[in-house]
Amino acid sequence: MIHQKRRQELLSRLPEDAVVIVSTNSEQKRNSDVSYPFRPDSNFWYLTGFEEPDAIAVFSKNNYTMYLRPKDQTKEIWNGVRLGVDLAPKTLLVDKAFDIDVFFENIDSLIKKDSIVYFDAPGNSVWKDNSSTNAHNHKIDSLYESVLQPLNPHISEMRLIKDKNEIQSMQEAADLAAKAHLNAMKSSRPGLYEHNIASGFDSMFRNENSEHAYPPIVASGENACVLHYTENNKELKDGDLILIDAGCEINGYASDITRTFPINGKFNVAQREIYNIVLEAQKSAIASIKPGASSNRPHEIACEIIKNGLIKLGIMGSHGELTKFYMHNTGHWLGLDVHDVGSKLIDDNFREFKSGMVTTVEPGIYIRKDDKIESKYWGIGIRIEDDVLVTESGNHILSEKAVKDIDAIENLMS
Ligand SMILES: [Mn+2]
Repeated sequence: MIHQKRRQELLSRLPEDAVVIVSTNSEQKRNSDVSYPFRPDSNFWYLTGFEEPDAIAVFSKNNYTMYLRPKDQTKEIWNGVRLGVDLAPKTLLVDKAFDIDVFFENIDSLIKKDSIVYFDAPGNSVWKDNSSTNAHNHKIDSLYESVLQPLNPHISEMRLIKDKNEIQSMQEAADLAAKAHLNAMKSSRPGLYEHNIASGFDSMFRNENSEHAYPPIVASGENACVLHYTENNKELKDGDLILIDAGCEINGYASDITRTFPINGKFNVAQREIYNIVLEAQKSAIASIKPGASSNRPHEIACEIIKNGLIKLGIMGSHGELTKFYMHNTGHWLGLDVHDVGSKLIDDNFREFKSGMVTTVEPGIYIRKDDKIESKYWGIGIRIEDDVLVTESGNHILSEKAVKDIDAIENLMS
């Protein structure tokens, strides 16, 4: 079982007598007695495979214990079946299972004095919700103060390198999101609303038993210049572009794709000029990705190309600030979390790419209304984002099925 292997691998990176405590989330209230859809904590899921809320796993070289919600007939009738304490050992391969309340009552006795506890405080919402009494709070505080080491850096290093099965899930997530982006290009036309385009993503993801990995951005016209625009409710205007940043989750693994295209299917001259700068920046940045290359190289390359392109068009002076038009980084790690774990720096230096890492590459240009800039460029916001796997020989673009060349987009939309 993959989760067992991961626990063993994690322990092999820690001292002999290490004890690991890892917890998942509680359900989060949306309003009244309605909760948001539950999503397990990524670290907890990675190490246990257990998908219920309110659980804490404790494991060491010789012991694996799960604290979880007990069976409860009334709650199960209303909210769904719980695994429960009795079935947990066989299902989760734990040595022992207890009611989660036992954990909070017995925190002190769980940790042997001479062991090193790896644990991330304050951790997940499960701690807040279950520690509502002062007595519990006090015990958790004392747990934090005992011989604790941060767990996150160790799991992050593991999660940063994806194995064959993880890559397979990420390929499927990229394929499905790419298909939904192509569908959006085909269904776009003036007079529709952003939410009409967004609903195509909802439907295609749900039809494959998948869901959004993050709230999608469907931004027409100048809305594209708002980086985290999620209102997604404006009318699509003839002559405008639309920027869509949307990805889905398969087996917990995210895709994260952005495409920008003309609502009416034809780029105008100004849009074409800006688009081709971003596209060249994106392709050149991807080309630099290979084992041993600096993980900051894609950003350096993208910035250089975007800067030169904007200067050439007279949008930016040669001493201008690039961050006025390109204010975010060119990529982030991708995995169980859309902004996945793993530091970019090692001892203040950018780490090198290694086979099995997955990064996004997503340069953009955003031009707000500005009297010093020709008005034909106002309101243009363009980002192109792909998901790129580092391979032994270089890289593979997981999201390559989502076309991005101007001719390919215009052909698809005609
Ligand atoms: Mn992204």
